[in-house]
Amino acid sequence: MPRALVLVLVLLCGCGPASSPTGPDASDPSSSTTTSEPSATETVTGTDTTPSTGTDSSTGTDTTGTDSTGTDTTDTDPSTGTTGTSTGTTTDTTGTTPAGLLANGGFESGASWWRPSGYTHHEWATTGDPIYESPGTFTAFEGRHALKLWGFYSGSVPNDSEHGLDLEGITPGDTHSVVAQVYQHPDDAMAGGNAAVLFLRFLDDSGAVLAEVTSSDVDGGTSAGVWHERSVVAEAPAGATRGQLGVRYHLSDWSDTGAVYVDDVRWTSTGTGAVSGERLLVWNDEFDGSELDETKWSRLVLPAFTYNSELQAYTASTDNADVRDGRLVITAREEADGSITSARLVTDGKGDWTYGRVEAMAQVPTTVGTWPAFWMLPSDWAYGGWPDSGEIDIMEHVGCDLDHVHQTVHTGAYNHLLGTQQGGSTYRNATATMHLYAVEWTAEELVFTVDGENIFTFENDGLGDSDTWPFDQRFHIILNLAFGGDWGGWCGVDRPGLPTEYVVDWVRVYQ
Ligand SMILES: [Ca+2]
Ligand SMILES: [Ca+2]
Repeated sequence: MPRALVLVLVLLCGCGPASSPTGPDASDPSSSTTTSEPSATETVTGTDTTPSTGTDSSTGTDTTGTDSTGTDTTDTDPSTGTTGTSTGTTTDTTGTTPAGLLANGGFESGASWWRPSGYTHHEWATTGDPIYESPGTFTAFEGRHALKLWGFYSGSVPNDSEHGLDLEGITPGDTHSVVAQVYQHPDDAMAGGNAAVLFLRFLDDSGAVLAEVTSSDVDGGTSAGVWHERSVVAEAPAGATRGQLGVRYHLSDWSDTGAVYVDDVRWTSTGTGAVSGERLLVWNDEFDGSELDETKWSRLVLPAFTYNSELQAYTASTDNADVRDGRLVITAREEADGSITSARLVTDGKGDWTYGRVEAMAQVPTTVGTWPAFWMLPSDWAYGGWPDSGEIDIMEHVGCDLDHVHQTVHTGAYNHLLGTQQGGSTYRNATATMHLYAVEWTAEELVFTVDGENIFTFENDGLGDSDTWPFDQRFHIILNLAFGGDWGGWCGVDRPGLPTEYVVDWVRVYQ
């Protein structure tokens, strides 16, 4: 059946009180436990153990770039490019893909693509959500979210509609590529003539289309239940100043059914160009290596009780911070002599930014006494010591108050010493699975989100006073796990609950 206006609202409820956290740490958050590897967010890491069969017959990537007439002779997936130099390729996914130049290519921050005026809908699909009219559930390629496209009753058939993004500042001669993961659920696969393709096109100043290339189809003949990779590559032709990329959904007939899911869309360019309204990835650590990348992070070594009466000493040991299975694992542990050790990693001097979107996918521990945090401090302390130069707490959690995550701002005028800190909080299953914690930082405001939902906004009052807005300077990122202390230990500490882990899948900065 066609999708009859079935707009399922998948945005998570704002179940938590938007109150300020009590007693957050002036200059140091931190934390503790966890019993096992999180499982919910990296659903396809490593190798694809259930490759599709039958429909993706091409192998590798066609890089010849010369088939401009729609006939690709180098493999069995014909390119359908209409003009210009282009190739369309199809490969099965074999693992995780790196972040591209799109700020929200994995749709973790919502379905931000433009909607068509045609006859399909899109929505934000979330891992664990039910599939339309079936008992099945959806699992994103990476992270928790993907974009879902489907047709619905309206207008006429057949028709095509497009969902995508606008590119600006294109220079002729540059090569652009778009790679995306696409999926059909076995309980709601496309049937009949319904199909979807990835597209990339170039336009001139007047809006005339100069060139377009599309990938091979995703349709009823494409195996369901498996993520497939689709890609397009094209060179911007003479006269091109802008472009568009996205997915085109073809609704064949009202009797045709199904939906397509899109995730992990990557756009790369050899030259100029930017996505209109989107930020570009300027720094990231996916923690995909075998050890911590010390060109990006420094391990701070600090004795116990340095901040907030916290019990842990921060060490440079891999026992306390290590990279494994694609994740950063910070471990708080009790040593043989009874001391507590943990780790505090900073980008200070290696990654410092003014404005941008800063986000991390992380899972916090359950052990009482733990205090994990993902936060930012000023790199230059231009307005004086804490709190006068500001603090941006993107995520804090304490084991005394499970699954209650906090996002907070401290300044000279607003800080916890005065009881005037500004913040918000929300309840998530933060100890059970990964969530996306982010701040969108501009000259006008700091917008804090969890899983793309706005939790708290702190606005620049425009008075030009650093007491209330010190956030016009460089800040760096801190990841740490404290144990005990004024906030982490307010209900006691569970030493037998150690060791315990704070796990971070990635940290990304967009500007
Ligand atoms: Ca995703
Ligand atoms: Ca990772």
